[in-house]
Amino acid sequence: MTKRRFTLKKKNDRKSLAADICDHVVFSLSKEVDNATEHDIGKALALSMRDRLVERMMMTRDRFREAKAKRMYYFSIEYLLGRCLGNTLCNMELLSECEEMFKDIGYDLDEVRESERDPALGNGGLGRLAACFLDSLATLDMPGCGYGIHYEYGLFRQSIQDGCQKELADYWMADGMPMEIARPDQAVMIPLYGRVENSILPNGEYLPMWMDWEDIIGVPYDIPIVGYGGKTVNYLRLFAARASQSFDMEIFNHGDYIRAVQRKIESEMVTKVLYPSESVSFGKELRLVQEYFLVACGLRDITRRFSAQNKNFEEFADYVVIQLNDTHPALTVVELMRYLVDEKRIKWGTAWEITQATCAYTNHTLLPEALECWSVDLLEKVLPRHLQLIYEINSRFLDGVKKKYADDVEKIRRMSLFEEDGKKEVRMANLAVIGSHSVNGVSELHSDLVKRRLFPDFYEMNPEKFNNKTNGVTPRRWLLKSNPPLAQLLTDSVGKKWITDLSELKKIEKYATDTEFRKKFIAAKRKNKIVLSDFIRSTLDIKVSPDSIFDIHAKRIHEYKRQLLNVLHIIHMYLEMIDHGREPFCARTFIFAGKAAPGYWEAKQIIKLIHSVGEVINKDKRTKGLIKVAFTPDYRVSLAEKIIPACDLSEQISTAGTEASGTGNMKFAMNGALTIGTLDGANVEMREEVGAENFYLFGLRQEEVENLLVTGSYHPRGIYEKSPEVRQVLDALRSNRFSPKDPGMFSWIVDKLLMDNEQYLHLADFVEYIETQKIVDREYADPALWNKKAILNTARMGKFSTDRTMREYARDIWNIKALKDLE
Ligand code: 26V
Repeated sequence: MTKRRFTLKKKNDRKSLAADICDHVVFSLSKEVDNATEHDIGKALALSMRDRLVERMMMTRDRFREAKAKRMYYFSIEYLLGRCLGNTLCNMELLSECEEMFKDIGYDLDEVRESERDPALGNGGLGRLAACFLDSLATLDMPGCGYGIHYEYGLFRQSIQDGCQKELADYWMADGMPMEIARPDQAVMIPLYGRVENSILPNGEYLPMWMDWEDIIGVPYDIPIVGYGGKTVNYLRLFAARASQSFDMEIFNHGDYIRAVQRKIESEMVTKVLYPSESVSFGKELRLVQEYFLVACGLRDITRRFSAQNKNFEEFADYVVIQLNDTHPALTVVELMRYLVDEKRIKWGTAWEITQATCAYTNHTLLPEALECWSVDLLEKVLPRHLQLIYEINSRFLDGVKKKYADDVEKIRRMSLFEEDGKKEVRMANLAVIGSHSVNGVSELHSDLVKRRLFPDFYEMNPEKFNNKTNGVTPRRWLLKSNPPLAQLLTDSVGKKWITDLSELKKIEKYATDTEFRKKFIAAKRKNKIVLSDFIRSTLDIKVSPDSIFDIHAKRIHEYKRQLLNVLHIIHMYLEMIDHGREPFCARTFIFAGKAAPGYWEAKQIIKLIHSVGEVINKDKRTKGLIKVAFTPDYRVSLAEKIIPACDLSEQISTAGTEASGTGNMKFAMNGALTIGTLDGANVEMREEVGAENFYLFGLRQEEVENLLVTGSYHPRGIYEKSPEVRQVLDALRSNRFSPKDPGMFSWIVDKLLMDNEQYLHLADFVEYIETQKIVDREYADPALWNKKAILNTARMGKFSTDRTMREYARDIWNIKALKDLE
């Protein structure tokens, strides 16, 4: 067969690009080039880049088809992409070219880039990981695409009023999304609600019929995902809900125009807004519908593509693998069974084998309140046929369990898909485990806990399913694009190869004690710190010194992440200065960033506390500028890109055993920050890689935490009574020193920290935390020592590139290959 080969029409030289930008200003934006604003030019640049990506996306598609490659589909309810323009230019290696071109015509590319809004279609770690995975898959030339939801409103924007978080709607498409490609021709129809009619065929076969359902249409929008170097362009396919025509027609025909329009609006609600992570979402009908919508749209798209190329569904899993990003898309297991059994009339046993071989599940959290359960009543209402199938899957599965473990009733109760205590519910994690051929955690420690704590019975029964895939981050966005001064220094020192092989940075180890290199490394960090200082001054009106330690805690606000422990340390430092006249070795700027879930009262109070403590300290002349506290609002990918390169000390201080992996920890260390952290999540492996002497470790180990919690032997009041530091800090908190206008405002914190059942053991780790912070202080005062350690952190982070993570998934779980290895 002769291979059809694409020739690229769009060239990347400056002349062609400039001509295309002018064309887009005129023909897409309908403006005159001479009157175009900076914003117009930016849009035209984005459209010109889109043209280039579209061509390459078609070329990639043809290559995959010709190779009959097995494809991986990543199912995720969230993608935290961040801005697209800079990333596209960076991966197409056109950034400096475009910068110069813009300068020539009197525009500032940086400003244009700053004006792009972040598509924030995710909450935090889980969604950002998905985005990093897509970047790596495309860079590795692997057939892997993302499937998700085209939310109209992304994660709420955070504003701070009087120290409190206020949420604002995030209408991220206000300016249009020039990169995306609508594909209404590939829309799919999704049935919901209705009832099941049970009938028997003349040959005795059982034929369930799903009747009286309502249809919603899923319209795909593709966002091209360009790998570094621009050869491979995969896509992220996001589905938006639209009302179905036929459904409307019925009501219209009955003459009830307003009701018809109302139904139309209701069905479009499905993809209106991203849920901010909160346990209250479980039980919300709309959320369940969203989860099913993603799964049903995704599978229809995949089966259609498969049918076009293959005849035999028994071979489905040879060509398709679906990775479930947490349990949110766990209904994939049921929907695929429904498709194979009801629509393709494949025998149950075969269908189950295909389903298991197709699905793989990643767990991202151990927090019990975050494990999804859906009530049987709600499932019955929304997805009656699926509920039937879940019963059938459960009964066959439990038959197997009984065969193996005879009468262990307790075990059977634990392994059942149904939680029967109280309101009857389906446990989505159990469904994901039994319907998948692989179950993985996201760091060594976490994967171990997934086996031992979360799914011990399933692990005992099928140990071969369970595995670890330690997370990573893409060095393209998180080093090359976000930290130009350091990226340049690295390239000047070891060449460009690190961009696609991060382990190359090992080569800078030898410069850790080289004075010249160290000088340049310090200069790069300083440059980034000045940029952040300017930003903090202009947005918060707080003056911070780039000579101080930038001590940064940036992540979602949650009790388990212990922002509170950090605040207790700040109060401690302040009291040491003011009440005891003991000045710290080094000046520090404490920087916080992160959103609290809108219904999470404690997290919102912590934000208020950070502001209250900051206000007292920043105003107090006696601190002589030795301590400053800044909370940069609306943490999101673009803000992370500003903050992380400027960090000296990265706070990764969760209670051991609670943070599944963390990925911010990796971004900070890669950018030459030192970590102060507990042995939790991927911190454990980071410390192994960078060396214990280059990591500030403190705190209880996971086993110690577990032991204290299960034996009920944590008694924080004893710590309070023994330790003067703890007493002083808690007494100050209770004394209203930080809440003069609201007496008693923070006493709940003191009360909670002193309770025996305080889950996150703040006080158990506090004294060691402040001791470790003192070591940090002393070592920062020695720039040669500090920067040697910082350089070694950057040098030794090779493992934490998602390129490595994706290779491992491809090899161990997906059985997919880089296309260039198939051609
Ligand atoms: C879910 C919920 C829902 C209910 C209440 C509060 C709560 C808190 C956390 C979560 C976790 C959502 C899943 C998630 O984002 N996990 C994160 O996944 C990252 C990527 O694997 C990992 O690095 C983080 O450690 C992990 O928290």
